[in-house]
Amino acid sequence: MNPTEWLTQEAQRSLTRLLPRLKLIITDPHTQQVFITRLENHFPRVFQLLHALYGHQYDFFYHLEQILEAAARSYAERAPDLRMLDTQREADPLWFQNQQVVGGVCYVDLFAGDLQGIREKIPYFQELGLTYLHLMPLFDAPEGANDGGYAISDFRNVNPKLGNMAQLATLSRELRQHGISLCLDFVFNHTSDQHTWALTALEGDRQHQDYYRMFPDRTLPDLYERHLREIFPNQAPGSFTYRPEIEQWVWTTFHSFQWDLNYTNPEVFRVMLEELLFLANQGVEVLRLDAVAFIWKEMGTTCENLPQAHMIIQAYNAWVQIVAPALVFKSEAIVHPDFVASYIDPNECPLSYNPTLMALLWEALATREVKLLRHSMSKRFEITLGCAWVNYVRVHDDIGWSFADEDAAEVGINGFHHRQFLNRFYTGEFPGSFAAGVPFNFNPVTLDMRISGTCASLAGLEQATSEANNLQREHALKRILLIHSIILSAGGIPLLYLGDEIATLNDYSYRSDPVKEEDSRWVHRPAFDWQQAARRADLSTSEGYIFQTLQRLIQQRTAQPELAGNQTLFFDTRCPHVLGYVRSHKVMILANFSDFEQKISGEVLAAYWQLPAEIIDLITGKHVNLKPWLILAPYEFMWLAAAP
Ligand code: OTU
Repeated sequence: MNPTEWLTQEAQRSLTRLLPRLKLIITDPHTQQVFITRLENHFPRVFQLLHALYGHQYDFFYHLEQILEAAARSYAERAPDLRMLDTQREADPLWFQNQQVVGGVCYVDLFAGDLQGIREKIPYFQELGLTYLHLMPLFDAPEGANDGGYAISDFRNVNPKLGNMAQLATLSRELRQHGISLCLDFVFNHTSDQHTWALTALEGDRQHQDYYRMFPDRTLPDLYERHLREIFPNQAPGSFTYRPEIEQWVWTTFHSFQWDLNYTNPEVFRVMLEELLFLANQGVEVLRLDAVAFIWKEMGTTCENLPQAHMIIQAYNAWVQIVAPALVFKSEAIVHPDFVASYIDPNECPLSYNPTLMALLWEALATREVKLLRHSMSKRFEITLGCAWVNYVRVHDDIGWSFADEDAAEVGINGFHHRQFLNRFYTGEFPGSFAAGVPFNFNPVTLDMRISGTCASLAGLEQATSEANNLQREHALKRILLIHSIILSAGGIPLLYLGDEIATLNDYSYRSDPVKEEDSRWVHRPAFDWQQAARRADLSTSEGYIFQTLQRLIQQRTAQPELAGNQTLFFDTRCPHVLGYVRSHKVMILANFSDFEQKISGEVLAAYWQLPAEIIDLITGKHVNLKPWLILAPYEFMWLAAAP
């Protein structure tokens, strides 16, 4: 018998043995049947994955049983309306590829005070055209420094300042009734040091110490650190934190108060599965898997993107398909593009942030050239069938220049030097730069650095405003729209960082807050200014111009079925400043990254797109003539299609 056959038979045997127990947990005969059918479909895969991860442990079958029972309990608790949603989504698993899906992301407190406030803002989300809302971590977290909520003390409790879990469950339903899917984070690489598991570990409890990775002295940490990347070298140097209470070094990839979970322990796999399914049962439809790259560690490696990290996510995915198939995973891997792609799969993360596109949009704005953007996208935009990119220009994090050095070399760019240039450009140091960004985590050893700043400030609006320069203001506004026009048309879910739609500028007040001063990301996390938002009705203001244009672009996207999915052909427009791509053979997008007018030859365009007899620009509704030339104004973009 070959190993796969053996595993399949073992899986079958375990299932047969455990079924009577499951039937005691899920008592209703109909729901029982649904669960068993799904188990029969997916359990062999789960079994193989868990066996590969934990099969060498003597008590593997005990843990397997525990995991199975936990899943059955979660399924028994799943509300009837969510079970209906499961059926709906099983029939339409690619719902997220629809062009009508448009996302927004915000902090609950900064955007609307609390969960009740978010409810009241549903009309605003609708006015903008959102159908997907990512609320950043809203769980119980330590007072003071908590990494903007990414240090979680209790996955089952909402931070009391924001509301409670019952309100969250109600909100998820109310959003759904308004056509909006709720996305939450699953911060599963670490917990805060205030989580009961960590507190119990600090009291000396061995079982809970095994939930984390701990070392009695520096021997192993020193060996590991030879290959580790420091994520926050300024605020949190090193990857281990000494806790005198227990005389142990705890693995802390991020801040010292964020303790990495130990997934070599199958109990950790199970308890985190329970937390995951608990969130699914609140009505969450998209789960953003935070920091996926780091969840497995192996001596002698970088401890990023290891095969076991993929297996854990795949195993969670399989359980979700059994218990709560309405839920989809979104991967947050801000790493080399090859590794970003490695998480994208219907059986792993069907959705993924597109950090390469994000970084290269800013790169193209700085250089006014699209060669690296075009080259990387033609190599990397295509992903596994049944998946989708989440395209964005800004989020709550810094911008890291995570493009591939080999892509850069292929178009004659030295990656290292180019990053040094981009950092100087976006901190405003480079002569002639329009940007007002702030350095984030400069590493004097590697000279690596990332950039903080709001979209508007990075695009030049802050500088133009302080210099009262009208031409610069116009260019800044056009840059903001240009890069948004691309995330709205390139293929995938566009995700707006709320605040950007009203051209929010940097907020430097974090510098006088002792909890935030060390972390420049707070410069682009201001409280949403509703007075400023009120100016969105006035087209002569920056707020009005950006908001109303984005709103119109979203409406246009929504009305174009050709913009669904991610069939995109990037091509060379023969103009170094103009990006071009064709969507589903039907819509041709052109985007001028230069502050000068550009001419594109109609003949070149005809090579990539069967020119319709009559062409209109969907953005302006105007007829467009491509022969012999098409002229694009500074920062102009066009969505060309056959005239109706
Ligand atoms: C994520 O980001 C979150 O988005 C951050 O807000 C958190 O601080 C962090 O995790 C810890 O929970 O380092 O600068 O390569 O993949 O996981 C952002 C690192 C980050 C990234 C990412 C991380």
